[in-house]
Amino acid sequence: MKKAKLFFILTLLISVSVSAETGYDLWLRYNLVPNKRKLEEYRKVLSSIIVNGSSSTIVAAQAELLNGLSGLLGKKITISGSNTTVGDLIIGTNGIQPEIKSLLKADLAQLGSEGFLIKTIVRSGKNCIVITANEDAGVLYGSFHLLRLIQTGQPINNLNIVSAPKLKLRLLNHWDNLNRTVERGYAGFSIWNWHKLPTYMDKRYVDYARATASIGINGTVLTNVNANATVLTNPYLEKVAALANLFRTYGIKVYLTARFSAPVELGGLKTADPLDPEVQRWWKEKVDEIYKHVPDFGGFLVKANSEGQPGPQNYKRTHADGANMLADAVAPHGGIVMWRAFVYSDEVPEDRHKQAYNEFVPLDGKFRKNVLVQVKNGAIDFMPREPFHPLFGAMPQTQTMMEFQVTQEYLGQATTLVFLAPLFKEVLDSDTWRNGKGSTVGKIINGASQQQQLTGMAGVANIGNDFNWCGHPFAQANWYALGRLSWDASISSEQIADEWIRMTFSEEPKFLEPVKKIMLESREMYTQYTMPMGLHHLITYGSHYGPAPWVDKGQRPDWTNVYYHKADSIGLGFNRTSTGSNALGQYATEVQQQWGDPNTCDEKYLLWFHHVPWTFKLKSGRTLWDELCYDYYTGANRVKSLQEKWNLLKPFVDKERFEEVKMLLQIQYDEAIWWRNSCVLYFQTFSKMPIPAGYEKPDKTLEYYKSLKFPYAP
Ligand code: BDP
Repeated sequence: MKKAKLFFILTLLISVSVSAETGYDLWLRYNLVPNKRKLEEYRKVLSSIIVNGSSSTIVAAQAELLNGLSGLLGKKITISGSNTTVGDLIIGTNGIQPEIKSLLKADLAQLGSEGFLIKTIVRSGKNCIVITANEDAGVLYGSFHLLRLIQTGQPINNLNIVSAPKLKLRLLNHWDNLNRTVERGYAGFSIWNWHKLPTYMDKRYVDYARATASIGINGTVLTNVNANATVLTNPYLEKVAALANLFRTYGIKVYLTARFSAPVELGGLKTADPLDPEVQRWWKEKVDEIYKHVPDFGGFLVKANSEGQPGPQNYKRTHADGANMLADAVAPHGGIVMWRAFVYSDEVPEDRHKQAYNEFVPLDGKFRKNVLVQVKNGAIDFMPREPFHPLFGAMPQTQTMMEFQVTQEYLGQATTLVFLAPLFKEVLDSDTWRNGKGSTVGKIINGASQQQQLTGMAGVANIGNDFNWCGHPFAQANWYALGRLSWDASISSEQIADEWIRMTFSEEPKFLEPVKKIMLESREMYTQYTMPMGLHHLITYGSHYGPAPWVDKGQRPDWTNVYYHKADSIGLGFNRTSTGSNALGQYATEVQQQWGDPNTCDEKYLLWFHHVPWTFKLKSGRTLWDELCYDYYTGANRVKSLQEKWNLLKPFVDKERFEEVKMLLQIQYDEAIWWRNSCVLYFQTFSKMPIPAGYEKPDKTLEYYKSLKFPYAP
């Protein structure tokens, strides 16, 4: 009796743990297609795969299809080699049956090295789907795409999909340290277990590679931009090689951050001057050593002369001198250098907004062919909303690439639901006017508006060793969005959200539609209750967690917050027009006209570019002060209604993720009230105006909010 009871409990425990949704599987859950009609259709179309080729990439594609299709269709899928003629799905590149290859020749010509073709053809009187490409990686991308079609409930009867990435480099930037802490990481420790590598290969590495490849990302920078030279030593290169060997299968190249002073720190040289022949020789030898370990090493990402990092300016050389020295070292091996434009100096009494442009524009045309200048989306630092960086389009002779931040450093970290695709799209769709109307940031970086051979987009990763990888279940959507947009920036935020929800949660319309709405308005909502109307950098000193508009002391003026909001008895905002810092002068004339006059400037950028009187009338008819209160109160109330909306979705979500999100939304609401009260009370000390009638008064004092400390915030 006792035994039977124990058995029962054990079985129960096992079944609970099997069905529990930890979020670990991301958007690759492959649960049985819930819609019976669709399930029947898919089952009719697919039951066997003919696999051509035996490279590890083809084997990975086969494994993914086998695992994915058997889960989605709930039936056994058979695999056979190229000697069979009967099969529903044929995958492969070179080894693919010659008659099929000749049939698809024209399509293949458009695909480049990473694109794929998914086409329904008739063979031996029977329909079958072909996934093919010029290179094996394309077959893998195509396989993930076919799975996505089924995961998102789309028809697969008559397919003709030709897809190739618009950007060559589609990268994740991990700000991971060798001790496994992650700079601005909110999802636990680094997934790279440097201590146990190379012998111990965590299963996570494979799942990371699968997820990353499934959205078309083809490169990963393993280490923090605030670089540690140790990663360039032999024992660490062996660890890097182990990861690179695994990722190669998934079409993912490995890159490292290069600490500019490495020749001094590791090589014992007296200098790291990029024009010194000894230094150049040191880097060449170091690079040769790296390529011995990793023959397809991608290259370096460099943060130099920024926030205390060493760089060429320590030796009175330029960013171009530094970048070119490294570029020459990697060029013989086909490597590249991504040189970051995120530079600003505390010694230059210039608006921080202007510094990158001032330093880089004079260097236009001076960078080697294998260098890209990696530019953050905005000129300050990944704020909830920034106008696009003025460097985009301002360096026509230089290859520029995009750096987005996927980790939510300034967007609520891992306690807040913010879907970032609308932010990414807003920047990519911004018109720089550098080559006439329509020369959007997206077209600058993809080479359509500005000739460039190398093109790219990077996202600072939000990945850690938390069960669900990203801390917040909805933060996974931002990793997903980065990949999808780096493959094709024309996909809408709505489509990305739609796909992601269906794959990660459910395609039940009663869940899908409200959640899509929640995601699509989440960034606007967050901006409204934290930094509305172009306010920026109001965060806590150091951790950047929560509000602290009062910060007026810091290691440097531009690490304070009063530097950015400039509140005084007259009004609020940073005058960046010609009567102020004239950062606006760094944009094309048309853009200057668009934002130059506070009366016509898009209100979402108003306080970014203008110092506006408290009594200034906005389009709503409210004064600036009243509008500010309106935004803080409305934004916070929206979080309350977001909680209510989520609660209604309980019947459609697994218990684990429902509860997880529910708890996080409570934190988000508490934080929204904290933002609202702190900012309204603080700005009120300048406006001296009452909080408009009808709004509940903050229940705590400004002094209370100022006293809050978070010494252990991540
Ligand atoms: C800021 C982060 C800092 C990074 C820096 C960078 O606060 O931790 O090192 O950007 O991008 O957003 O280099």
